[in-house]
Amino acid sequence: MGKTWREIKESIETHVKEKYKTPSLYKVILLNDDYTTMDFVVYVLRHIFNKPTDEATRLMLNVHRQGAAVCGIYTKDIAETKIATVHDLAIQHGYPLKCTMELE
Ligand code: TYC
Repeated sequence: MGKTWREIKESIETHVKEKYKTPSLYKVILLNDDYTTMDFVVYVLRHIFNKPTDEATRLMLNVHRQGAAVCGIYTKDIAETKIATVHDLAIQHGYPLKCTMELE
């Protein structure tokens, strides 16, 4: 049996709602450790999170003192890519630097 007009209308409405839903945002949180150098963390904040040098330094010191800090808010894909980029770069340089993401 075919769909009723009402069912067709509902399925179009559901489709449109999904398509134009605003994407969820995620906080990327940088974590402190005892081994990564301060210079490397500032480099990461400048080059991966696009922070100016003064803000990168301030954020790095925040993480160093408080244990963690939000370093950016992004859609899921971008947040995941930033985190993977940080982890790859840290591994290449022999540092244990880590970050995580959390729904805003
Ligand atoms: N705690 C590190 C040190 O004393 C510096 C550091 C800052 C490491 C921020 C990680 O996310 C970090 N060398």
